[in-house]
Amino acid sequence: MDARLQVIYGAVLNGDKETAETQVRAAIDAPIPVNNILQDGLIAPMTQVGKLFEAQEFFVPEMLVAARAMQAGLAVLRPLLAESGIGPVGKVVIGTVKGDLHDIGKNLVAMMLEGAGFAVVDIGVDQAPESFVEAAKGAQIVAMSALLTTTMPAMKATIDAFVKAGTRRTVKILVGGAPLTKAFAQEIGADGYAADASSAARLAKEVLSR
Ligand code: B1M
Repeated sequence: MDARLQVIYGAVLNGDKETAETQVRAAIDAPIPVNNILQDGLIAPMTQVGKLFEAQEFFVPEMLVAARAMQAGLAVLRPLLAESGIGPVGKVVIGTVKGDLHDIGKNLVAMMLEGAGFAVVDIGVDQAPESFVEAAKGAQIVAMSALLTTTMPAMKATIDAFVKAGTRRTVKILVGGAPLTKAFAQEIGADGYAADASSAARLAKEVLSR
């Protein structure tokens, strides 16, 4: 890996927000391809954070500062990722389901969707089913994220809320998040499942043409 990306990797892992931010700027100026900065500098250290957490070498505070450093870097990258789009190909409403505060993956998916040409409305974390239904007016796609096994049922509740509101057929509902599977997506009646941010962008384009 490029030495400059290693510095970003280390900054995220150690929760050094300022270094993550300034080094992402320096990497952009270098220039290092934006996707490499994203994958090697920002996503890879978060995977390592997860492993360290599972090994009980990292605890919630370390996870939190690492996540903040990653998000600081992502904020710098965001306009460049979005730049590759050529005008909205559709509108996507994205959010993390009720009870769930994880948003790093959701933010990445939102950026990749922007990069794929979608207009993205991010409604944030801990969103009630009714908030998704309300925000989805005029959108073609709803993307839901869940990172906890305990919040996966909120996805089904959200789909049920669309059915109850009579708008289920007006939107394609996509789901994703580390604990999910394609089988779970089918079971709850979603229109698709994506394992990561880039396949989410591909899937969104695909469901629009269905
Ligand atoms: Co949390 N946490 N966390 N956490 N956290 C996990 C998810 C966990 C697996 C860690 C572990 O135990 N190994 C575990 C869940 C276990 C389970 O449910 N089976 C866990 C836990 C237990 C908790 C708390 C309960 C801890 C506690 O308080 N005791 C608590 C819950 C709070 C809540 O939500 N109510 C909690 C809190 C936190 C922090 C706040 C400290 C922080 C979140 C900060 C933030 O998001 N702003 C945090 C973090 C950082 C993690 C880990 C370490 C990293 C998650 C992450 O950002 N990954 C995570 C461990 C792990 O994942 N190994 C963990 C990087 C990100 C790029 O990947 O989010 O998977 P991911 O997103 C991917 C794909 O999943 C997919 O694309 C993304 C990009 O490629 N994707 C989608 C995601 N959403 C999509 C939507 C789509 C499509 C694809 O729509 C179509």
